Amino acid sequence: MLLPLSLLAPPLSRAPKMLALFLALFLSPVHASESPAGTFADGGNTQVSAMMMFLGNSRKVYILDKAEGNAAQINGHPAWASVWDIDSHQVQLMDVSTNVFCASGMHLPNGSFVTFGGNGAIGPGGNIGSQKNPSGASGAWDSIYQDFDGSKSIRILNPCNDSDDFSSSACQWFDDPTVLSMQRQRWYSAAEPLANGTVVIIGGFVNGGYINRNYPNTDPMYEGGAAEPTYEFYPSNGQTPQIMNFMVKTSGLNAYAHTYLLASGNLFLQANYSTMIWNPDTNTETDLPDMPGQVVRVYPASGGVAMLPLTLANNYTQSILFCGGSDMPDASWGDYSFPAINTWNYPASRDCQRITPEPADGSAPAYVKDDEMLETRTMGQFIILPTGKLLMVNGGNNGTAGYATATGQTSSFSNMPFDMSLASGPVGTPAIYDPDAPAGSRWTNAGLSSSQIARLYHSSALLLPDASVLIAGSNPNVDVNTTAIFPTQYQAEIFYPPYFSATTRPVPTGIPSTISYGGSSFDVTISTTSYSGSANSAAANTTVVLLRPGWTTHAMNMGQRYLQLNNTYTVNNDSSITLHVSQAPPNANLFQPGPAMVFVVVNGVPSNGTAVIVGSGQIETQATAPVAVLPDSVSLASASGSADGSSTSTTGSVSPSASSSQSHRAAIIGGTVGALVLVGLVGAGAAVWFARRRRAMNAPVPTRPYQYSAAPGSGAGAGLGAMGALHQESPSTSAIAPLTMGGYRDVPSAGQERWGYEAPAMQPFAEAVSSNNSITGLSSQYDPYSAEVMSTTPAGQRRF
Ligand SMILES: [Cu+2]
Repeated sequence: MLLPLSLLAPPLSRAPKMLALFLALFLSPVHASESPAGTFADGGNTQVSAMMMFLGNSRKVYILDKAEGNAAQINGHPAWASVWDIDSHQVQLMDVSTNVFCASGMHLPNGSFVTFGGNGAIGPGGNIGSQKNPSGASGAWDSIYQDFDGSKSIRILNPCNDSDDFSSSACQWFDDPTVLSMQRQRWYSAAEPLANGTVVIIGGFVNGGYINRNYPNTDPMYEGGAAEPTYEFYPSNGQTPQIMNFMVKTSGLNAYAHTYLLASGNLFLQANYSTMIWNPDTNTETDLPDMPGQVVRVYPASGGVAMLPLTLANNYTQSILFCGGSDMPDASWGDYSFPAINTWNYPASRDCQRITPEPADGSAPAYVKDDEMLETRTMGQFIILPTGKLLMVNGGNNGTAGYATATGQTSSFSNMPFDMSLASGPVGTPAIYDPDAPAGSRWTNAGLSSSQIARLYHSSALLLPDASVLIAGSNPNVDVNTTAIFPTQYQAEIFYPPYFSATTRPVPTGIPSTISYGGSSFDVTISTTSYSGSANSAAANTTVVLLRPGWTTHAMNMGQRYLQLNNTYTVNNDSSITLHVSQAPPNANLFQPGPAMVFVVVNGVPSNGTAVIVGSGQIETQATAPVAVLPDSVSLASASGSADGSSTSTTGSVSPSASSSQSHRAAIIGGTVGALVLVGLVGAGAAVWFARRRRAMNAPVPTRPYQYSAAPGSGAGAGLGAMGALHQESPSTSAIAPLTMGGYRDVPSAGQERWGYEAPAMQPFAEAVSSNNSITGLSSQYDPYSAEVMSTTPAGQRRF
């Protein structure tokens, strides 16, 4: 689908119905594509809104929501967790005790997953729970939703499979703050694993709010008790949490800081528009350059961020890519209550920047401007594909993450044009970024369909083992709201990247269940039916990659990482190909221990992922060994694959079979001609419309239900769509009202309850998880299920 419908839709609303009918008729044949490549498919109903997800194993995706009034009930209260079956797309509800609202999360070395923190107990409408904590400012428990305070929680799940008894405690979430908890309350903390599998947990709000500061910002360290500037470890090292100065420096816009473990063992951190390298052993900071243009990438600007694939070609150089977010001026961000401006009128950034924090040549790290995105995006999310390209999905053209019932410019909720959403203009069309393409040609959305489901605040996306992408969630509302312009979303989708045009996928055999850091190589065989064309060419054009999809929430995939394994090959007499594959490099900083998938990519077409555990399966210094020398590659000119058709090309790109390629091309040509005709028809109207929009300070028009105008990709042309035009202008800030509602409030003033739950009081850090809290907070027992098993099976208690 190639029409830039974003150009057409606004005038269409006033255009004759005949035009719409013509459009629908015209477009319909192109929908009848045989290949799912580039399209979205229904992913079933998640029953809880998928604020957070992770791939538990090759069969199950675990989903978490905040405690809210979902219709789905478990044990007499609304559910806020489920597990989604990859094959059936059905979910089973799960019970979680505490409010997991905006937690962070990470894998553990044995394949378990852990989440950190959350919010106080809440009840209907997001209001404070019926049983309050001693300060009275946050909930310990709620009698209706039956959620406990999750602000210190450490929840652990050991993924189960179909052969397991999901009703057994071993398959359930372990969530008991009286046994296991953090030392501090953390909402929106960062989490990053170190080389030994220990997770460092950084910063966060104490309880809640739009951004993590008062305004004016006179107490950037503690914000009167509402900000948590410290870090701690899981499992705990027994030390009292120390202050990280970077959290003070970036005060306000420092939640869900972007963190990446570097080859040196230090961490890269980015928040607000600051950047630094942090030594977790000594708590010393080394400043890196500021983000050019002061574009904010952390929540609630929520740019897309990823560590680019670590490949042999780039010698495992770690580079971080930032795209989108917001360059709103500092004062516009407001405070804990709400933003100072009507964010939905403010175009998000389309800027991309790369940085290599530890250049191999010893040069000074610097941000380098990368190709701009095809559209402005907040809450866009990078999914690293097995091919080494990055898919960007979800988000909106304007505004920010978060939700509120008012802003500094809109004092009444009834005047909020998108209900509680602080973003507008959902972007339905994905885009693909090729980090290896020449500058100026890295982005494309050619041939990609557009989703009709808004994926804004609290949406998520995750790579699945078949190399498709699960997309779910979105709920910019304080509680379940199915009638808002951007409603609570339960419908999941699956996006099929372009390589799904291949009719045959490689089927590798011999992938081991564990990967070590250095040591002996292993052999993987690709059968002759797994590829087509020259065997020598296919073998030379094959990569073996470790890929960790990560723990996704808020347009991030915490822990997401891609590392190519070195390999040589032997082309055999029977035209099968044996790959001689190295283990991971002997440096666990490059790819931390824990669960991952191995994909074999032949001629640009990935196999299904095979689940592996990287490392020992335990939290410990990972053993390393010298890298065994690989045998030389052996070619055989007469060998060729017997996969049907040209399912895999020899150029590294995916092309459909000859016959379907013909038909696709015909459809594309027809589509382009049709588009030109239609643009001509409505062009004059569009020009008038754009002019009016500029005068209206770029105000998007709310519609209920939200009407989608986005069309499937048309390459760079899509960047000339409505939002591309909007972005050409910097919104005037002269019209912004002065900040009169700043200041952190313990009790909202009458009629101005900005958040469904009350803002936290300025309580001391000792605020208890619950009234029976007697915890010193030491999370010494890091996995209540696996302590015994892990000592006998290096791979831990993994169930696949
Ligand atoms: Cu959130």
